[in-house]
This record gives sequence, C-alpha cells and structure tokens, in this order.
Amino acid sequence: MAIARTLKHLVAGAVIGLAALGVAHAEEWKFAVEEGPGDVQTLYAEQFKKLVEQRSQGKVKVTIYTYGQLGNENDLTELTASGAIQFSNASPGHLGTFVPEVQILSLPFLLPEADAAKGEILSNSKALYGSLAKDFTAKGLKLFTIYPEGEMIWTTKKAVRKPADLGDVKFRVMTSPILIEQFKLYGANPVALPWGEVYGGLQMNVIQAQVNPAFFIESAKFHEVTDHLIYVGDVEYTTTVVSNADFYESLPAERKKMLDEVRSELQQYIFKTEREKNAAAVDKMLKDNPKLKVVKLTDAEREVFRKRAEPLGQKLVAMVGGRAGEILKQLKAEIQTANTQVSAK
Ligand code: 6CS
Repeated sequence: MAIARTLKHLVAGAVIGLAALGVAHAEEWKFAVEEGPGDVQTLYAEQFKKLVEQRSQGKVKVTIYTYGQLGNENDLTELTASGAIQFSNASPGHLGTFVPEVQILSLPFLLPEADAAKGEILSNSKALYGSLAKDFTAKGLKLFTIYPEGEMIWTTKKAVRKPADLGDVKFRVMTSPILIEQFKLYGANPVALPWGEVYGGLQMNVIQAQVNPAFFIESAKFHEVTDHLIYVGDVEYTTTVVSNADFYESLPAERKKMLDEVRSELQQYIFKTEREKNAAAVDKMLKDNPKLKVVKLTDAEREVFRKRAEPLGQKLVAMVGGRAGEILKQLKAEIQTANTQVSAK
C-alpha cells in the first residue's frame, strides 16, 4: 500500500466530507479499524462515532474506515503516528513491530481470567496507562484505551493436545515478534502474516493453523478451511485504540473531557458486546460446518503449554530492553492485587 496515495485520498475525503455536511467549520476525525463490517472493533468505532457526534453537537464528524480501505494493520499505525488519521485500532499482536513494549499484553497466562479483574486491569492499570503509555507517546501515539475481543482459539487441520502434535504445523501468527517466540516454544513452525492472507493460506495448505477469537474466525470464514477448534485457555485477544499524540494534546480541555467520558462508557459496552458476539459465533460455525470438531484441553494438557511459555516474559524483556522489565513487574503486581480483590468478594 503506497502511503502517499493513501494520504492524497484522505485529504480529498476530508474536503468532500465537509462539503457534503454543509457545515462550515466541522472537524473530521478519521478512525480506522483492523477488522471488517460487523466485527468487534467496527462496533466499537460506530458507537464512538455516535457518542462523539452527539456530544459535540455535530461539530465533530467521525469517518470510519474498515480493514483494507487504508491498508493493513501496520499501515494504520503509521497513518495515525504521522497524523494522516486521528484514531485507529492497533492490536498488540501487530503493534509490537512499532511499540515493542506493548507485546507484554500478548504474553499468555498473564491477564486475569475473571471478568471483573480483567476489566479493572485493562481499563485502569497504572502500568499500562501510566508506564506503557509513555512508549506510545515516544512513537507519536496516544494510548486511548485497551479492551478485550475474546479468548484466542486455534483453528487446525488435525487435533492438537500437546506440543508434539504441532511439530509439522505451519502456524500463522500476527506480526509481533513475541508471537513467533511463543509458538516456537509451543513446538510449532510459526509464520507471521497480515490477516488478509490467512484464508487463502489455509485453503492452499501453505499454513495449517491460525489463532483468533471465535467472532473473528467466523466472520473471516476461517472455519470453512479448518477441521478443529482448539481451546487452550492461554490468552485473551486484546486491542488498543490509539490516537495521534499531537492531535490529542492540541484538543481543547472540553473535548478531552468528552473523550474521557466516551472512553469509560464504551468500556462497558464493548466488554458486553464482545462476549455476546463470541458466543453467537461458536454456534454459527458449528451449524455452518457440522464436521468441525471442538477440542478443549484438560487442565493437565494446558499446564504443559503453560510450562513451555514460562521463559517468554524474560525473552521479551531481553528482546525489548528499556523499561519493559519494569512495566511487566508493575503489571504483574497489579494483576495479583486485582485477582485477590475479586476472589475476596
Ligand atoms: O488476526 C488478525 O490479524 C486480526 N485479528 C483480530 C481479532 N482483529 C484484527 C487483527 O488484525
């Protein structure tokens, strides 16, 4: 994707957008997501658009771009950092090539499993919104929010219950380097690709497996070119919403206040929405493809993968350097507190 061509297209789009609105001084905020129509990120962006346009009394118009309209996942981050667009989703699974510290969020067996503790960490963690956010700012991005999109499920051509089953499996992962390390530790042959190449890769048997939440497997139709859904219970898909840092900083105080309010309201909305979408997607996939087999690892089987993943945190710290070790330590302490508070209730 030629970024120059995209920039030209975006400027032209802004002018046409204003003319169509017939509003002399309306601001246009462009929000690009990494997913397609009806997917979790798109539903979030649509709700964001609704609230921002209502609360700014039409003075701000939000234009949403879905996956592919402006490029792939890494292109969206570049466009946001350069200020060509104002908001985008930047999932840690891809953003690690740009903000390496964010890969902490991709570590398996780390985030709390209980909804309340997970919500507390993803919405309010000082390690994330205080410490990690500084690494975003250094790259021209404001960390606006983080939310979950569902448990990661493997789609495979054969049943997998242990690392030895993955020996001959080319396993598609997102483009952050830590994911390659994770799947090597799990015993597979990982391959990093943007998601637009995954359906064809599975169909042509260039790759034999990939990992995503249920709603996404269903909407990208990966269940048509797979035989098994494997529930490992190792990690939740999380995404960040980022804004251009200079744009955000230059906003008047009342706009920032509006965005803070919108952000907290949308956390509740999106937690509920992703759960509903994921549950419905599993039913739909099993109906569409009755040959699909579901494998849920037992606690003992899961433990084998947990043990394999143990060195990953230290590998990440060594790979990224800088403040990554400090942030991970701070986050682990917060997770422990959040887990204890939830189990005390
Ligand atoms: O697998 C991926 O690359 C994509 N998965 C999700 C759930 N959202 C966007 C991301 O790029």
